[in-house]
Amino acid sequence: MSEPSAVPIDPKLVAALRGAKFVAALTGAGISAESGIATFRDAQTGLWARFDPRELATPSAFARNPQRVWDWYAWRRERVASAEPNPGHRALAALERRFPEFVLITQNVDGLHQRAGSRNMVELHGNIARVKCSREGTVVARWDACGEGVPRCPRCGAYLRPDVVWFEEMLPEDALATAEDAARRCEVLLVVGTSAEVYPAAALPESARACGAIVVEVNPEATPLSERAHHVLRGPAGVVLPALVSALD
Ligand code: BJW
Repeated sequence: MSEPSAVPIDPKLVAALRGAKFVAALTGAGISAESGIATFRDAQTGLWARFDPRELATPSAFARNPQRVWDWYAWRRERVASAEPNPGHRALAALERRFPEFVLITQNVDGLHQRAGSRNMVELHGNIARVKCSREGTVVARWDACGEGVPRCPRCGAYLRPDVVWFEEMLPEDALATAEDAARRCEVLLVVGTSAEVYPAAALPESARACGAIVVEVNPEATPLSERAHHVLRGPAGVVLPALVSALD
């Protein structure tokens, strides 16, 4: 892995960040890639290699085959539990401490930002550690993780499901409102490790840009956002974000 100082960062971006009072960040699966959590676009390995993750994260997949979807999430929950936050997560937590106002908006469900020390944050797509009743939506504190079959709601007997947002489901209203407010008010928006294709999260950078924010993409690959971003920092988040923090020192 290259040294943080090897990442070229435009002095204009450094100056803008030094003068900023409100910075926001939008993260996606790419920031957890260096913690060993596969992104949605990457081919899955092992047992789940033949399933498209985007096709498992839907209400219809759960209706068709609840066991398969439950097992996929159980497998991912285990991987998340044994993963550790990486330098990219920690750099964002360090940035939060640096600015008077900082909001971290994540599409990830893995809880690694919190474990890295981020506090003022919004989870747009839920959290894989929680489960809820598939009928009533009530979050259930305890369930039998080791038993056979998909566990049932202790109140109504319906299947339990992960408390995450699947395609065609509404995002939590408060979380989306906070994210949209941050996008409209921030001076700089860092967009890290997302393919910028899944809405409504993918609309936040454009909203920030329209309200005058500087939009910065951190991603080793081009995305639909790349041409609209004011700055593109090509590289893995675990290298680029620590370099950005160092450049501000
Ligand atoms: C690195 C890296 C490294 C690699 N460092 N980077 C408007 C227009 C068109 C469509 C829609 C629209 N509004 C709504 C829709 C429909 C749909 C949608 O957007 N579809 C698109 C596919 C077009 N949206 C929805 O359905 C949303 N709901 C909604 O809008 O409700 C209203 C509604 C109701 C009824 C009907 C229609 C609308 C809900 C979206 C929920 C998404 N849920 C998931 C699963 C969450 C739970 C789980 O984890 O299992 O969220 S799907 C998946 O995609 C997950 C992610 O959070 C999300 C985004 O993916 P992300 O994070 O960008 O990951 P990847 O893998 O795609 O990209 C990784 C990136 O990292 C890559 O770019 C790499 O290069 C990069 N990378 N290593 C930095 N080291």
